[in-house]
Amino acid sequence: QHRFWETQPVRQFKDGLGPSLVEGPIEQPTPVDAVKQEPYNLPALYEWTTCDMDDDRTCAEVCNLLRDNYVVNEASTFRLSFSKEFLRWALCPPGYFKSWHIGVRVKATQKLVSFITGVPSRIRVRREVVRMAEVNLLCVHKKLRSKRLAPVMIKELTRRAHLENVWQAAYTGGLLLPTPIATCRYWHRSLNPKKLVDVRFYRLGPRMTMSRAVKLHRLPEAIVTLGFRKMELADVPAITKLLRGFLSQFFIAADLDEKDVEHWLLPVENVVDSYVVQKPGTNELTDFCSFYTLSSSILNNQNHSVLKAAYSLYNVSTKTPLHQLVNDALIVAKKEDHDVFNALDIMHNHAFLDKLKFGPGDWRRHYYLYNYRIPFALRSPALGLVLL
Ligand code: YNC
Ligand code: MG
Repeated sequence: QHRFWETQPVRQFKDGLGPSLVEGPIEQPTPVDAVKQEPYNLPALYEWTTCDMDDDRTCAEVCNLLRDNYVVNEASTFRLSFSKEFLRWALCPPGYFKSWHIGVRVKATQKLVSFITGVPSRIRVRREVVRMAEVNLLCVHKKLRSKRLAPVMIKELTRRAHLENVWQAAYTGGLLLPTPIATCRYWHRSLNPKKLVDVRFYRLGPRMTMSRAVKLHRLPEAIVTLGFRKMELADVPAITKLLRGFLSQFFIAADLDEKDVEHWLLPVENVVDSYVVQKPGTNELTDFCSFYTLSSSILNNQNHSVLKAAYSLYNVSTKTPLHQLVNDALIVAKKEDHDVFNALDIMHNHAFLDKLKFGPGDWRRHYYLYNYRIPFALRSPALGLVLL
């Protein structure tokens, strides 16, 4: 019943699991000259466009398309909403290809009605480091749904990845497709319980009153860890070392070099925040924590229109207890007006979730690889990879 996905090099449900299946690429690459040179056909009224994210007008068009048509929660009360700064951070990492920022316009009006993106990355699976496309922001305008446009978007991005000699991809989603390598869950830590209750993000349990909820989630005014400070450019080499050591223990993980760390983790206001712990009196960096900021529009609420959320990225502790480090991250996130702090149950995150009063959410997130088979199901703590 997956007319499109059954034709793609992904592990199929009927394949099952087991040691008889080979781990690694499902299809071998062809020479790049043999890759189809022309774009896939679109219905006659539409045309392809490459979205230049440096161009303010184009970037605003993408923001608007996503604001009105991108991912909603099950109850349709929140929709993810991206700022221009966020999109530039997410889409223009070192070595990015403009040709992987793909849109579709209505020929007659030039209205942008569909979008998909990839960014290049290196992902290590067991001992193999694989060049992949991280695919995200697939969006079809509400009025064009269920017309099989999504498969055309995916095939066109695949073609353009092949043209850059990239044959694998990683992506996540709430939808169950053939076949997740792992499934994880979002946990939420209320920073602003009053507002979260008001917008129905968080429901008071039967024995919970508002004042008890406020008290329960209260955080110290000041951070606890000595030497905790914002990450700076000069920290990049040390943090890269710390992160690479930490990530080496996971079955699948991001393979980050200094250029990547500078791009993905150096603080950008209202986009990404990173903190280090510098051992007092020395230059030694012992711990690291980071989160990105992504807002959601609140649909149909009189009092509030935006929910500001922090999403945990990478947390590395060698000296500071992990829960104390992340608690300090909660404190700074709250100071920057975040309403909620989200974390997936991946890496070592399970070690702090309960303790720091995160609660499990209803949002599941499936992790997928394109053209790379892992013949068994991974548990979420085996994932050392955060996709936006
Ligand atoms: C999805 N999210 O199953 P079958 S996440 C993958 N990821 O195919 P139509 C999806 N496939 O089952 P619609 C998908 N959603 O028949 C649908 N599909 O084989 C598959 N929502 O196409 C679906 N963004 O055009 C089915 O569907 C076929 O009009 C149906 O459009 C879907 O970014 C969508 O949730 C999602 O804008 C665009 O509903 C639309 O419904 C929408 O009739 C709101 O399509 C926004 C939203 C998804 C966020 C994300 C990751 C995308 C990964 C795509 C796969 C990448 C593969 C690797 C490519 C590079 C390879 C190399 C090298
Ligand atoms: Mg469609």
